This record gives sequence, structure tokens and C-alpha cells, in this order.
Amino acid sequence: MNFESSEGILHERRAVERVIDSSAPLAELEACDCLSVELITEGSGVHCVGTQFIPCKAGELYIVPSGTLHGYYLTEPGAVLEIRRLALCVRTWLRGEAATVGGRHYCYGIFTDGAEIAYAMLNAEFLSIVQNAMDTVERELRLREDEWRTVVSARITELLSLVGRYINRSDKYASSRESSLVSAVTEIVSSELGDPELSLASIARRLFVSTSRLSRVFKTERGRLFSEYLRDARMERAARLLREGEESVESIAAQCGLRDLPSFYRNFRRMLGVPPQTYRQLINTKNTKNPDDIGAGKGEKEMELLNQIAEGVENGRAKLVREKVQAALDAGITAEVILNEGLLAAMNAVGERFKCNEIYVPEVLVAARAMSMGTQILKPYLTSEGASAVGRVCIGTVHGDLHDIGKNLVKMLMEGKGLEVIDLGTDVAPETFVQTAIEKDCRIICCSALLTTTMPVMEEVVRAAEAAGIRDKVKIMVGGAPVNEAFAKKIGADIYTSDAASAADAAVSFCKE
Ligand code: B1M
Repeated sequence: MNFESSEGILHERRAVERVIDSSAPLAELEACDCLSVELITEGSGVHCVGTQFIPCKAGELYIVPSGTLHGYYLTEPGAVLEIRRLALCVRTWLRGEAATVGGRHYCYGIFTDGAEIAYAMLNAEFLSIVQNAMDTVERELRLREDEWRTVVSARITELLSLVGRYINRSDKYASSRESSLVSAVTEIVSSELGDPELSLASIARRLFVSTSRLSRVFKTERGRLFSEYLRDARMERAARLLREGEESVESIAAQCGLRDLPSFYRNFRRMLGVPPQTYRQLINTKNTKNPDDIGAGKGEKEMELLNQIAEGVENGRAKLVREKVQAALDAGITAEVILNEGLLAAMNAVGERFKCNEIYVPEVLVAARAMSMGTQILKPYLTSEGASAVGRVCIGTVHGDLHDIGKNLVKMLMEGKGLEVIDLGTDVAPETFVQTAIEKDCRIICCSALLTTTMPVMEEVVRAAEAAGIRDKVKIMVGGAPVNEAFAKKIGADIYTSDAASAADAAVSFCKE
């Protein structure tokens, strides 16, 4: 058979670097840059490795050291032979950690200079299975180095069957056209709209594609960002429920997966021109089910200003935000509405887009700066002049956490209620909280955390206060987006509040006791 001239050569031949034979020592295997794991997913043909010709068919797996001269060939014109490949870096595989690409997905393929090997993206769940299998290989290798060939070959077989299963599953979508990927996304969105955890990342995991790829494909196919699509789908469902039933706005928001009411109000107004309650009243008074009949005239200027503020934050335009916040105050909009429906709602949208890989840290930073500019203008309006100090507290974002916007808001509102607030900044160690409380005679230690990974530090603060013997004199207050009542209770904190205004109220009531 003349393979050189046969049609449908799927892989080009490469120069031989190293071929592992059965007598090779462990060092030889390790010296190999990578192994290519190849799974025949469809059809049949011939696999030519070095001088060997092996008939191959769907379902078979091959491990080929990088640089090995090999290729797959069709045995007759027009036949099908499809191969998926996974490149494994031998050194990291046998001795260390997997490579991490882009934070959420992992690429187990490592490429050496000039070696073009296709690779598979493994999602976090699958990666941990593969990693466990690899850990076992490494442990056994250390124990039984002389038997490595048997051990490695047994484990590789086990691993490959896992990899094969993964690749087969991912294949369903990997080979489909991009439009079917987008259809799969929209189907999931419409059936699971009520799930507040629904996100591009969670959908991407289920479809076995990376979040960034899905984000790109969605934008290309639909001409808009996924986060906007999800937001509008939720608003449309909310509007329908408002038209059709009597349920409360809160319950409708929950059914549409909207946990954050200020954002719901703002987005609803942006889309339908009026807040949800007004929308329902207008529907009822006008006795129409046609949303187009609803007049958007009411509060139009107010809405435009709030939208400009929100868009300013989302686009990181600090100067514009400052001007528009001032204009909104001049137009008689209350500071609370500007904060909730303008600044905070926009920051939540920024958070969503960050989660979907639609924007990255620099964009979030400029948005945060713009938001801070807005809150500075609002400060005198959010805080009434406190007559005399009601008590002294210290506040900080816990160790490992650099988020300070929420903490600053809490501080601002506490000061507005007459509390003296010692601001410890961000990345604050438990000992610093406790030491400050002792030295400055604080009534409350206030801890903010925005990362799930830094929440445990709050417990360390509670323990440090116990160890220092100040627990009966000093209350510990916790808050921040991932924190909740149950967590506060579990770690033994005294006060949990979900927002800055309640935090200030709770602190004042405690200090006045
Ligand atoms: Co970060 N970040 N961030 N980030 N960031 C979040 C928190 C995240 C949810 C984004 C996301 O993925 N959707 C995510 C955390 C995921 C998780 O842990 N489950 C995240 C991540 C992952 C990260 C990094 C790890 C990203 C990276 O580097 N790859 C990194 C971590 C850095 C670090 O801290 N070590 C990081 C970095 C940053 C920036 C520096 C870019 C920037 C912070 C700038 C700054 O603060 N100066 C930033 C921002 C801005 C955000 C989002 C977009 C907005 C946070 C915010 O300021 N919200 C956020 C997504 C989101 O929350 N939607 C996100 C507005 C603020 C007013 O709300 O702080 O919740 P919040 O405060 C509320 C209440 O929680 C409450 O009152 C406030 C309102 O009334 N409250 C308290 C707060 N503290 C309280 C204390 C109390 C009581 C109430 O009592 C003491």
C-alpha cells in the first residue's frame, strides 16, 4: 500500500526525536517532552508508526511520544477517519502540577517548540479526576520505581479511558456548528432562567467548552453579549409575570433568578420605561396587555440620568459619573436611589460581565474608580451630620482581600450616623483588628470580605478576639457579598447585615445600648 500518495493524510510526518521502546528506563520516559494521547472517534484506517502499519478504528486509543514519526491514513478515498488528540507533558504529568490556562479551564496539552499537537481542554471537574489518577501514578512510581513500566502502562490505560470518555462527551458539541452551540445556550437559559446561579461559566462547563470561547461564539452569532441577553430575557419574563399575575414584585424577581432588587428595578426601568410596580398599575388602569401601550414619559429624565450614571460606571468614566451624579441630585433624585439604581446596579452588571470573561481586571478597576467618584459626591447626602460621637468602631477588609468599595460605604454611613470609625484599610490581619479594638477602645470590630476564599479569616478574627479575652466587651460585625446570616452564626460573629445602611443602623443601636 502506498501510504505516501494516499488521499486524506490527516497528520504530517515529523522528524523522529525519540521513540520509547520497552527497554527504555524511567529516565528515558521522563526525558520525553510530551506524549500525545490519540483517540479514534470516527471511521477506520491505518495508523503508521515508524515502520509499523496498524489497522485502526473508532474507539481505539494510542499513546505516541512527541516527535515520533507517525500518521493516520485512509485506506480508500472518501472514507472517514477522525482523531482527537490530547498532549500530556510527561515531566509535569509524572512529577508535578497541571498547567493552568485562563483560571477556570485547564489545558493538559503542553507544546514544545515547533511540535504541533492538538490538545483537549479539560474542565475543572474532569481535571481533578485526571489529576487523581496521575497522583496515583506518581506515588506508585516512587514506591516501585523498578516496576515502572507495568505500573505506568496500567495507569495510563485507566487514565486514557477517562480521557477517552471525556473527549467523546465533549465531541458532541465540539464538532457541532457554532450556531448549535448558541442554540444550546439559549435553550438552557430559557429553561433555567429562575436559577440565580445561571451564568456563562456554568453553561460552558456543561457544554464542555471554555467560557471565553462560548462568550466569543455567542457574541459573533447573536451580535450581543451573553450578559445582556440573559438580563433582557429575565426582564421579559418578569414583565410577562407582572402582566399575567398578582404576585409580589419580590417573588417575581426571585422566579426570574434576580436576587439583586436594585439592579432589577434599574434594568426594568431601562427596558420598559417605568419601575415594575408602576408597570403593573399602568397595565391594570389602561386595561391592556400590550406593553407598547405603556407610556414611558413618567420619570423619563430621572431614568435617563440613572442610565447615564450606570453606563458611566460600566465604562469606567469617572468624570462623567461625577457630573451625572451631581445632575441627578440637582434634579431631585434621592441619594439612595442614585446609589442603588445607578452606582450599585452598574457595579453588579460589571461583576456579571467579569464573571463571564467579557471584561477583565483593568476594566473592573476603572469601573470601581468611577463608582467611588460617584459615592464621594453622594457622601454628604447619605450621611446626616452626627451630633456627637455615639461610639467608636474599627473596620477593615480581611487579610487576603483587597475589595474596599463596600467597606468604604459602610464606613461612610456609619460616620453619617455619628460613629467614630477607625479605618484599617484592606488586607487586615486578625491580630490588627483585635489590637486596634484593645488600644482604641472600640465597641465593634467590623469585618468585610468579598471573596469566598477570605471568608474564613473572619472566623480567625473571632478566635483572636476570644484569645485576647475581649469577647465580652467587643462585638464582631461581619458583611460583604458572600457572607450571610448562617455563616456569621457558624463562626460566632455577633452581627450580620447585608448592606451598608443596615450595618450603620445595627452599629448605632448596639453602641447606644
Ligand atoms: Co473582584 N471579585 N476580584 N475585584 N470584584 C468579585 C468580588 C467577584 C464576585 C467577581 C465575580 O467573579 N463575579 C469575584 C469573587 C468570587 C468569589 O470569591 N466567589 C472577584 C474576584 C475573583 C476577584 C479577583 C480574585 C480577580 C482576579 O484577580 N482574578 C481579585 C481579588 C483581589 C483580592 O482581593 N485579593 C479581584 C480584584 C478586584 C478589583 C481590584 C479589580 C476590584 C476591587 C476594587 C476595589 O474594591 N477597590 C474588584 C471588583 C470591583 C469586584 C466586583 C466587580 C465589585 C465589588 C464591589 O465593589 N461591589 C465584584 C463583583 C460583584 O460583587 N458584583 C468582584 C460594590 C460594593 C458596594 O458591594 O462590596 O458587596 P459590596 O458591599 C455591599 C454589601 O456586601 C455590604 O454593603 C455594601 C453595599 O451596601 N457590605 C457590608 C460590605 N461589607 C460589609 C461589611 C459589613 C456589613 C455590610 O459589616 C462589617
